[in-house]
Amino acid sequence: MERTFVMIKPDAVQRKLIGEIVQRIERKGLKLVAAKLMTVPQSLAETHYAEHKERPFYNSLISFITSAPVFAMVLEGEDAVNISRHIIGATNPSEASLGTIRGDLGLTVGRNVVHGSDSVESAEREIALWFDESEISSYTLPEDVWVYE
Ligand code: IDP
Ligand code: MG
Repeated sequence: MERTFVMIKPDAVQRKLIGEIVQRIERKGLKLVAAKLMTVPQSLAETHYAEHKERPFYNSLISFITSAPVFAMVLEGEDAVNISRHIIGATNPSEASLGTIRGDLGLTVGRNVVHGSDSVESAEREIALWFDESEISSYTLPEDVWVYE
């Protein structure tokens, strides 16, 4: 089963959207296998977003992500990386389709509600960065037989 990393960003935590976002993910069929509310240390934020270090928005992105708690999650399911990127929607909420998290709940790219890993390789790197293996649960759900054939 594939795993991905999804993080509810500080804007959405402050707007009390954790429940709404987790509900959308659960209803799709993805399984929550780890979750924690945390204030992100500067070093973690910088490592997580290292690929954007040279971008003009990098400093504001790091100060935003470290400004207030985030809700970090590991999700499991068939094609979890792809599916969660679809549920999340395009990076800029003004271009994200309605029905997606960013399309329904966000307005601007600098406050785009959630992060989701963009590939299986990124997911593995990000999960290892944000979670200790002991924080991730492996379990079965009775309804899995109604989610997978
Ligand atoms: P993603 O989150 O959809 O994978 P990335 O291109 O990886 O998008 O960018 C990481 C994050 O950086 C975005 O989610 C957004 O918060 C921020 N970001 C990206 N592009 C811009 C921009 O042009 N202005 C401000 N912030 C941006
Ligand atoms: Mg990205």
